[in-house]
Amino acid sequence: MLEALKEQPADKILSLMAAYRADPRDDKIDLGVGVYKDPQGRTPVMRAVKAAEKRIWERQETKAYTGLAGDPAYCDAMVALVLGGAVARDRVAAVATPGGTGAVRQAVDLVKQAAPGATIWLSNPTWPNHPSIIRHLGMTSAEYRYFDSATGGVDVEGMLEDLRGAAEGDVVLLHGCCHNPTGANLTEAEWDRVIAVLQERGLIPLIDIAYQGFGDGLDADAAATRKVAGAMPESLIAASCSKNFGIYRERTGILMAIARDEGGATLAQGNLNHLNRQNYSFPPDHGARVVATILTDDELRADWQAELEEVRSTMLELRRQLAGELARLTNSDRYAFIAEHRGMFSRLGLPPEIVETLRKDHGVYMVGDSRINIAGLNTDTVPLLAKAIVAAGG
Ligand code: PLP
Ligand code: TYF
Repeated sequence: MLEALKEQPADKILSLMAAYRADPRDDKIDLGVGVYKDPQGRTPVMRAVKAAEKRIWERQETKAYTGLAGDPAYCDAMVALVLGGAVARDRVAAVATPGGTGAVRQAVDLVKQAAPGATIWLSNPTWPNHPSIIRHLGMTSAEYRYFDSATGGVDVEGMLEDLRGAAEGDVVLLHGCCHNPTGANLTEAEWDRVIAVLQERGLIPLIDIAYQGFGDGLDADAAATRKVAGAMPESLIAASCSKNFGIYRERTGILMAIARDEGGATLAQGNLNHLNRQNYSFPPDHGARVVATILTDDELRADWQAELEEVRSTMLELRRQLAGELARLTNSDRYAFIAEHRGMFSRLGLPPEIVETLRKDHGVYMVGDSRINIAGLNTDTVPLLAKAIVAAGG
């Protein structure tokens, strides 16, 4: 039987991680996978996470199963963190999932149960796992224009035009903040225009929010998600705690389904629980319990927010430094968008040959589409990267 299997394509981001590890050069720079690194290149366990783990270790008396939706305290705390009261709690169904990826997967599965013929619209470009999960579940995706490579910003007119071509009941996947892979985001006024098209065309938003707190702050980064959820009769929201709590390997995420009313939410909740059961029964608990412990304790929460704020401002400062360095070396403002982008990533707009030269000749590892992880830099390596980009012809 097993010999009948077909080879599957590798995840390019994860393959790059392996190539970086295998490179013997001491001065290599890893700008690949989206993991936060401090200026020393470490991905530390956050202080509040350590403290919450200690508390759980001291106080937890059982590891018996939770419910199919996971720990209710986690779901409540995350609904509040992401939605901030933008919709009535009784309209929100929620389940814990293994990471934000699990939430996206369960969201697509839920769409499949409710609307198997719906097309799921994805930004061009988007996180490669989006199309691959949709395809794997036998659903159809289409692309809307998003990134404007001439400006490094969003092609809003193209995006709106494409979304106007969607059929009623289609699903539109939107990055809540800190777009991956481009770093380019809609302004508040542009979000209003997107919402107007969603309403006009009867489209269902599916918001993937994996970087809340990495862009402009916890509330600012959730503002668009709250606005969309507040304006639309129905929305799906897939959120990840991997980055903002630094608990990548704990696999902690949540899927929220916001229904028209309480009855709709009860039906959706039953279906979300059912989907969890079909896929893995109970979602992982440790990371979720850490998150709930932090969010429901004033002191831990304040410490977490302070550390997250340090992470955010470190990345912003690196953005400014890199944009400044490139402006100086190229005597132009063509990389000014790096300082405008938000989150971990920026797409530099370099052709594949230059990306390849940077890897071969300079030991700089970025994703093939020229996405860089800003957190892979520090104040010493920014000038080296800028020099390498210009030397490679960028
Ligand atoms: N969605 C986007 C756009 C991402 O970049 C990521 C990766 O971090 C995720 C979802 C989910 O990540 P995880 O499954 O590690 O929580
Ligand atoms: O885009 C990234 O780098 C992060 C991490 O299959 C990631 O989202 C990359 C690939 C993957 C899962 C997570």
